[in-house]
Amino acid sequence: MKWKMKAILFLFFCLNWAFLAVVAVGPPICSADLGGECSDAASDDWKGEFFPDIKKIKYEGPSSKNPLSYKWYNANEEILGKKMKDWLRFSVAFWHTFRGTGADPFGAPTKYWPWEDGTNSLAMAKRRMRANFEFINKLGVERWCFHDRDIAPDGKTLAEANANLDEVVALAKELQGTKIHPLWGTAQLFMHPRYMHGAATSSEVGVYAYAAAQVKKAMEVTHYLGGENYVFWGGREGYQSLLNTDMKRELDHLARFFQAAVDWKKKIGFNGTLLIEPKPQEPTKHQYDWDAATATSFLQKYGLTEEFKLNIECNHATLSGHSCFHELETARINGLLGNIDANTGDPQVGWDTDQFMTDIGEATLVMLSVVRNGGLAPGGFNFDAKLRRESTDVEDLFISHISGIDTMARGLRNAAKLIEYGSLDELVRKRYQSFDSEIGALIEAGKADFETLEKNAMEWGEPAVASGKQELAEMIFQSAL
Ligand code: XLS
Ligand code: NI
Ligand code: NI
Repeated sequence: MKWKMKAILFLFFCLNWAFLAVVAVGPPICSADLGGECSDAASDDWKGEFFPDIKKIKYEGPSSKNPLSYKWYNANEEILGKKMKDWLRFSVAFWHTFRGTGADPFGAPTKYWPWEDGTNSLAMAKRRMRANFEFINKLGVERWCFHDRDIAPDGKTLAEANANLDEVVALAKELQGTKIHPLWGTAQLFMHPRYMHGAATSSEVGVYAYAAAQVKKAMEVTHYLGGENYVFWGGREGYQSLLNTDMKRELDHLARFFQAAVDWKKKIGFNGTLLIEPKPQEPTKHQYDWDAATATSFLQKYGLTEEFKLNIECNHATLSGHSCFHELETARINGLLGNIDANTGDPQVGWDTDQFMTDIGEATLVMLSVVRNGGLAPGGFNFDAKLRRESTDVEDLFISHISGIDTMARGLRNAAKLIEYGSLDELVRKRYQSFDSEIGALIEAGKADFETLEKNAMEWGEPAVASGKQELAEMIFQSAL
């Protein structure tokens, strides 16, 4: 294989987590502000604010030209009988916001936040946690999401890793105060080389056990922090080649793993929802939770639909060849819509680029599903989005989140308009009205056998077929944007 081809494949598999890999195994990266000095013994001695130039972000309305203000998101304003903040339940993804360095397989980190010393020390983890909560407070959201290994350094042993986690989590609990808590927590089961064959689907029983122990702990700390949900993302639960894979056995193992998580959840009294986040590929060639329909049938087969819901990520939706709206509606009609990773991909790039959503039309469709679902609580929105490699100012962290928040808020306003106009609902209702007839009702009730239908078909003759009115539907939709 030519080096170019190799490099592209490498980029494909590593894109999402490259930044963490650099921090975990690469050479130390030193903050420019510290003159290139790196230390493993960073102290948690940060004085004053992390974002001194940024005040609390306020709603200023659509005519405001201030980039550090909300134009559409007015937290306490009521839309369709609920406060915007209760429809939207935003959360900040710790990994992208505080562990993203801008590194990619072709280039070194580009972001040198003033508070970073480039190490993965415990002291640095604590300092970063302080920055996280100042950020969340200034943004005015009430939730955050994390992986265990993003927030605290791994250890030489599991016991050491757990102790590190406990120390950082104790600080997080203190910094959260009474208003802030995790929308969800999760265990990072894909970075460490031990997980190269997967975690719950690994061919090694030792890895399965290690993953179980890691999830057990991550569930405990999520519960301790008052987390509302717990997420499983496939990570490496999939295969690279079917020739050396026992797919049936791996799926059975995965189901046993999930059942054990349910049992543990009950044992510790954690009431949060368990969520699976479908993704078709990346980092494996094929992930077992390909899309919402695949994840739904998996849950149904193994009798897990009472215990699990789906966390739909918009960028994963497009990777699987669906729109985000399709994935949300598939989850919703199966009673499984639990949470949304509200990011977006690039229309020209076939990777999980994890960008903040800026497309108003897409956001409107997303919010239409959410409203039809009656909201997402106890789920909500995790951005799961990162700054582009070339965005390197501290204020870009705020601007990107404000833009993502305003896009979803605008989507909600538009969805409300569509529902209030009612003409789209009416168009859809009319399209199926032939099923409101006597026979139609029998069909829907499962009481029309083929003989009855044949009799009707004979009587009726050639059926009348009305226009689908797609362009009218599109016109109505556009009128709400
Ligand atoms: C990766 C996933 C990940 C999950 C949490 O593609 O989106 O970020 O949301 O592990
Ligand atoms: Ni993703
Ligand atoms: Ni995600």
